[in-house]
Amino acid sequence: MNIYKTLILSFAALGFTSLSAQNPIVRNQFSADPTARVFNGKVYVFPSHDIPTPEGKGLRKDWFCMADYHVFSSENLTDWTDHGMIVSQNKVAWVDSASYSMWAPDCIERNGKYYFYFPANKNVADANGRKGFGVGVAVADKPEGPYVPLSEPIKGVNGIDPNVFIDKDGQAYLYWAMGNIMVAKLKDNMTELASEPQIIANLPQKGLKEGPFLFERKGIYYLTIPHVENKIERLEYAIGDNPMGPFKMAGVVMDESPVNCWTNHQSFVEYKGQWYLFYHHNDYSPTFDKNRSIRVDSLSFNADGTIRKVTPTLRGVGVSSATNKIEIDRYSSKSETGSSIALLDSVNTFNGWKTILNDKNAWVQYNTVDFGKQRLKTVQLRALSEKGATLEIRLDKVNGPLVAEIKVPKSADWNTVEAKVSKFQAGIHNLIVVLKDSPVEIDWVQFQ
Ligand code: FUB
Repeated sequence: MNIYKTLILSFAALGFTSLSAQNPIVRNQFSADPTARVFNGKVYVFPSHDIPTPEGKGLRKDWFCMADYHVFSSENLTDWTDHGMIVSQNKVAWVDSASYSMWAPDCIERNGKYYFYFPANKNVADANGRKGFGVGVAVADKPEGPYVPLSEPIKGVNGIDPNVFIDKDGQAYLYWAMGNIMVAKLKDNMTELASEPQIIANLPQKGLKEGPFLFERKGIYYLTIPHVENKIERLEYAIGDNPMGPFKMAGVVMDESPVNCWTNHQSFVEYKGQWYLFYHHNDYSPTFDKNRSIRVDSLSFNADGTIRKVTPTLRGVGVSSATNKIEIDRYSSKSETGSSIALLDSVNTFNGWKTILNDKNAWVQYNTVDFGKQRLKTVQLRALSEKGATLEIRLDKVNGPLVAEIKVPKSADWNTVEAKVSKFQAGIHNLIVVLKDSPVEIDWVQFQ
């Protein structure tokens, strides 16, 4: 057994799994509504966990179906660890365990305790006869848990998509969605409201609004929301100088999904001096947009504090090691013609994608690969070519230094082929694969 497999097995025995990923960043299950937080020098992501609706279960057919939550962490934003399930609908006293309605969560640290906020359908009506969505809290001593859910949801909160912000003066605020975007102060215990809920004014009146996420940067408070301006959600933001507003709409952070994924859901985090936007898309479920996958891309601001619109990428963020399998279908750029990507298996989509190069000189580029310092001697590539193909591997740009030429044998099956690295270059480079003759499909590239 190789060392990689041994590590995976021992992680699994401990209840967590190691994932190595670009976009989407979680590759062993569906995930949505990511809230990213920096705790103890690492990024932790608390997403929802979409599942295909089990026969006869859930709120309704062809709808969101979510029974529990996992938490993921990473130090380099490339290798993610799944710490396993932290809260389940079956283990929370007030949750209707037949509702599969554990929607967008949040988590925040206060005085060494981690407070995980989650919406779900209540199993009993409240004093006002209301069932519907409540917001619960589960508390842990470590970000990865174990979390202990409180036996009651937060009093006075009916709605979804909780988000918590703690201001510089220590005051905590809870935001949530209920048609409008709501806000209330939280008591120091983080589990009770300290003020009456109020509607945040000046947000768009037409079109669904949900998923509030508030953050502060250089004295500006950014209230971000998914909003349906047209037919599906896009990420928008408003700015103000107080966590409770008033806010003024300031622009769009991310446009609507090009393939009509109906929802999006955002969080913003600064990590090691760089800002990131976490969001979701239906990468592993192209025909059903309620089974989503979380992604991350870099984010930047203009000098006046406004947010530069983010174009979603497949490459995502982080540095990939040349000695890992590099999924070049998560490309940074590609030739305008003769190059495309497709799922390897349209039934088991978690098998990922392949790059298809059809025309002579078609190419695909994957940025920010670390070749290290030690000379790498060979390169392997998993590929399929019915006529046989020749590929060039170049660095930095399409006509950059040639590091290897690889012959893919004529075959109807996938083959792992190997070639010598003729010119090793240490350090971080962009990787380019160029087709020199007949069509080829490529799964991954790896250097040794
Ligand atoms: O994931 C279920 C719901 O879809 C979330 O609560 C909303 O924000 C939207 O993403």
